[in-house]
Amino acid sequence: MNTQEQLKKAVGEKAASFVQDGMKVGLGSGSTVYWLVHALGERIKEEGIQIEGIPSSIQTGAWAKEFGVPLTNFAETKELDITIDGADEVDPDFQLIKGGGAALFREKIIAQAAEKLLIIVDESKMVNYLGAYALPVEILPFAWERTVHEIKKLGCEPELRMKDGEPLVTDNGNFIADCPFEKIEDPADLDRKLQAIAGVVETGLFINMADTVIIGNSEGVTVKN
Ligand code: ABF
Repeated sequence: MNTQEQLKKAVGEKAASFVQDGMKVGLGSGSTVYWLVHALGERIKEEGIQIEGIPSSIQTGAWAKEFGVPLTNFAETKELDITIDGADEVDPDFQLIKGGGAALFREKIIAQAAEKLLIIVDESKMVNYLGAYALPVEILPFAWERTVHEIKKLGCEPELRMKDGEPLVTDNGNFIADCPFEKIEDPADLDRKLQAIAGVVETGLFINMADTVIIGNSEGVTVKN
């Protein structure tokens, strides 16, 4: 395992220690969450804790099955105790860019459903301003060209995310526009403006949602509240 992977494993394990017996847990997406789900599976086996998860992607659901983490759904459960997820950028106010893995819509649903949102990242994701990472925005396939045209007026050159020569289709049947704003001075304002465009389903800006960030670096793991 390389150093980067070891860091992700350490962060995932630390995050798993925040989960208590009986909790309903939102399980995010991405390679750091892989280690979280792995560590939760270990705790279930070794300590016998009983938890139920709701995954934010088909991939995370498959990992939960692989590591023996029981799943539930929003038909059964409306509120979660904690959601743990990765991020692409985190600013000093804990505002986030997410959606690099194209799962932002379901990630926002499990983030909103949870009493606490815990974000797990390596140090490279901590930034002074959001925006160097192109902001993923989930858009309807219908009239996507028009939606992109409107987004462009907010000050970026959006690119439709492609996969194998076709537009990438999310778990919800939508497209992703990657929007390089470079430096987002007011993330809440940009989020409001994007949400006001009819074809926008959801944005990768997670505003005032994260409570705790667990950061991995070469020295170890730091928890920030
Ligand atoms: C998800 O995983 C996304 O919102 C974000 O794009 C990504 C981070 O993944 P990784 O942990 O692989 O860097 O939570």
